Amino acid sequence: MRMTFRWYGEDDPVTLEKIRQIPGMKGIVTAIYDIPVGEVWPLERILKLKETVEASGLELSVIESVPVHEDIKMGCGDRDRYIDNFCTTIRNLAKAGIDCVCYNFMPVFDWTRSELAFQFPDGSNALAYKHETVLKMNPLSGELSLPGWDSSYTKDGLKLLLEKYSKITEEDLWDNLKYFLDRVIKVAEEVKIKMAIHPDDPPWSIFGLPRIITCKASLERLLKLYDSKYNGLALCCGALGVSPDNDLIDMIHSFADRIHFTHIRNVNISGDRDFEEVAHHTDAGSLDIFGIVHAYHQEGYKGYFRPDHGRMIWGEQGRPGYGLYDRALGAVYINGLWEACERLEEKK
Ligand SMILES: [Mn+2]
Repeated sequence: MRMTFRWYGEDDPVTLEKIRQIPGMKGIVTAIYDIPVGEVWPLERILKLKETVEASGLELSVIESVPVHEDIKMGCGDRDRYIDNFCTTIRNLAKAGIDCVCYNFMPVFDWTRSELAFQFPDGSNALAYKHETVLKMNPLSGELSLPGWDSSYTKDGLKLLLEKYSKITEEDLWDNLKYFLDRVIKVAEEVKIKMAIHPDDPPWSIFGLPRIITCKASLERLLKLYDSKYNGLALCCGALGVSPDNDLIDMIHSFADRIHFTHIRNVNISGDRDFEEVAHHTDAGSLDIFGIVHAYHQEGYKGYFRPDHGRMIWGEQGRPGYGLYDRALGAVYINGLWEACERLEEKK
């Protein structure tokens, strides 16, 4: 496995220089953030990003994410042009030596939380989700601030989008995903880029929008839509793990050869559809992080790992979920578990 860390570009207060000092850190997960969704990423911009990352002594490992335009998800408007653009971006990324690209197929809202700084008794804070609070939220009120949400929508633009989605069922979304994969995976195979879909976070419907990548059966269905190793998964144990029905260790063993990218984080399930994000350590939450890492080791996992969201600790201020300290502790913890698995294996 290769340990990586997400970096939000030149504006990120967590600089490449800091990231490279984390023990065992090999690579960077990032994207180009200032190109409008649906437009082509020019090769020269990608090469410049690669050069910047490599100058810090790290490798540019995974692109997270190339965003999928809403017309593609809705199956309307300019979807063919946006799919062509997506394919051109994939080709350009391959020319720059990238071999893994993450994306998601969540309508309108990316990852969603009700609180950005839930306070823990030890003075740290983290992202949290309370289903009752989310049910009371009105995305059209204009007061909502969601971390994974494209805030560039105008109120009217968002209203129109939600109206359009009100006619789209889960089955429509599956059809639109298949239409997208039939075109994109062909190109991914040709240029040898492993596509990795991130599951829906949280893995249930919010604001009445359909969400389909939520459980083992849906991952199985996704992999069968286009049966190729280039149609793969970004298994996010925090996203899937908030649903107690999702057995992550079983998923790892079932889909090992199709998992190209892994997000590791722990969550504390505090109620029915309520959770807080916690430290990566197994004892800190509801997920068996050791069991998860061990399962990857047993499968001979060669893909990318990254510590996912962390808490804000030691007084750090910054992008919710994406501070330096707690994610660095997560990376070191996961590396420690991996080393233990390796050494015990050698002794057998
Ligand atoms: Mn994730």
